[in-house]
Amino acid sequence: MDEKPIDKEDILKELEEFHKLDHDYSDGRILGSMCTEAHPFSKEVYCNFLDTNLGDPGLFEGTKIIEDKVIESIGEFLSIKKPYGHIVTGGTEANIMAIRAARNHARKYKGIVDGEIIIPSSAHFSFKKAADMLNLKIVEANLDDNYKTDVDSVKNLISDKTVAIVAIAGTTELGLVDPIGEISKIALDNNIYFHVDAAFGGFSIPFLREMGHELPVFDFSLPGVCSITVDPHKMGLAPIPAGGILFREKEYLDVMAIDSPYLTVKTQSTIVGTRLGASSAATYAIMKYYGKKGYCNLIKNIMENTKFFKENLEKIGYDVICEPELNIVAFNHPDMKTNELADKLENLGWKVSVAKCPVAIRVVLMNHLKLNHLKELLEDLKEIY
Ligand code: 0PR
Repeated sequence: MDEKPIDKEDILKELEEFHKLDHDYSDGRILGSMCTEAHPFSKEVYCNFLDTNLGDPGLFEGTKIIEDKVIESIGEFLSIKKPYGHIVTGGTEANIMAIRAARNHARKYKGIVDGEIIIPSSAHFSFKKAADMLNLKIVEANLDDNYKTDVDSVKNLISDKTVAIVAIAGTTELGLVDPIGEISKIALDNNIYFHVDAAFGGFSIPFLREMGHELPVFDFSLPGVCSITVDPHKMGLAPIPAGGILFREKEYLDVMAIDSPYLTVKTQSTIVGTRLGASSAATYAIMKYYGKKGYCNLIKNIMENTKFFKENLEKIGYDVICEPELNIVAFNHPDMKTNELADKLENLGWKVSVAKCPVAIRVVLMNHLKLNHLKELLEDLKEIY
């Protein structure tokens, strides 16, 4: 640390130099991010709530009401009247909380001590972190020919040690929705906790379904679903960090409760202690500001761009891996190696993301990728072809 205080102007100048090294969403060059620039209004609200701490909600009763209201509003489009949950730092923390609830529940009610979780091989790596921290073994279900969780594979992996089954509504690499209705039934029949990771798809599938898109039901209307991850800082357009975890029953929070004797509340179920109220306030603001109509328009526009991009890729001659269900398009050149294609795009200034299963270039069509950026990308891809 410097010995003497430094002038604000000098500090800002120095910070700005570092910031210049960052990529900007508005350049339209970031192709693989699930986050995007938050709406200016939600950023303004975020700053107003920077000092609030939901780790001690008795001191911030108003902000706690905001968090509860946000969880309730998200619950509304996930078909649940009274959800229990929290706004957390992101999908990783939300998934860890879900798996912790499942583990503790199975320990309490079934006496399972060395549990296993069944996750599809398409699951986000946050489940590996969860298993590592919570001392659980991962058993991986296969995907079918369409890159979705194979239902029979899940069935075959169930054992008397299974504490949770996980399925994905909007996979990280391809944006696909698992057959969640069928898996919900299996979980229910076997009395096993079922978690749906809709970190990416949670803020779009409900609105797409409402507009007539044929996508599977994935929410609490399925009786087997115990919890859902749904991230405002992805398709919800809230500032980072904002993840969401919703539980069907209060019991799932109770089995994680740790005594917090000197706080204004006597127990705490979240992983972190001191935690942002600003995320809840900003999410509340953006959800009110957009309304259902705003989110419908947003995703409608994004899906039109997705269709445009996919069709034009095929016109040039690229192989598209699968019909996009959400706003991700994965593709390959018929002859060129994926990494070679990725390098060529990187050299042209694109920030590329490569999927591993199957190996392919993946473009996440977030709000920052406008039609003109997609046209430029297609021009470059035509040139490379
Ligand atoms: N669940 C799913 C289905 C996800 O896709 C992700 C993240 C998570 C959980 C974890 O969410 P958090 O990262 O909020 O903890 N998916 C992207 C990924 O890891 C997130 C991302 C965002 C990647 C911005 C790149 C990027 O620039 O691939």
